Amino acid sequence: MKIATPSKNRFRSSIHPLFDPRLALAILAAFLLPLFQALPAFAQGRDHGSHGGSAQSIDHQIIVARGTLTELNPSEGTVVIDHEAIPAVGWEAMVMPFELKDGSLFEGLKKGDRVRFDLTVVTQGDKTVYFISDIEAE
Ligand SMILES: [Cu+2]
Repeated sequence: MKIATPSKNRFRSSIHPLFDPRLALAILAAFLLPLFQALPAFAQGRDHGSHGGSAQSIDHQIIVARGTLTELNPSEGTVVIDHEAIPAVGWEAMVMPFELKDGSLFEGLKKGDRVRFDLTVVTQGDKTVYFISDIEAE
């Protein structure tokens, strides 16, 4: 059986082909739910100076970006956007799928719209998920 070998030029372009919206959603849920549940406990104070293990910090960032909607898949909760460069995450302009945070975000959008969107980036350890937390035609 032939195993696909990675192409030689895998720099930034290697990020997006690996993006799987369903996986992203699962990871997102795994990140955020425990985070919110843990907040009160955290505020009450945990061991000082715990190293590694479960104490990895979660980083959360929202980046405004723009592009053109090339596909809408409400049943899957995803869109495809031909987006402009997003320097904050090191992405060049490209066409790629995104998960929408919420089905109501599809309202008022149609294929071909120029859109402005909030790209939310959640990072924990070496795992990063991307999703759109707000989007509107402009
Ligand atoms: Cu991209």
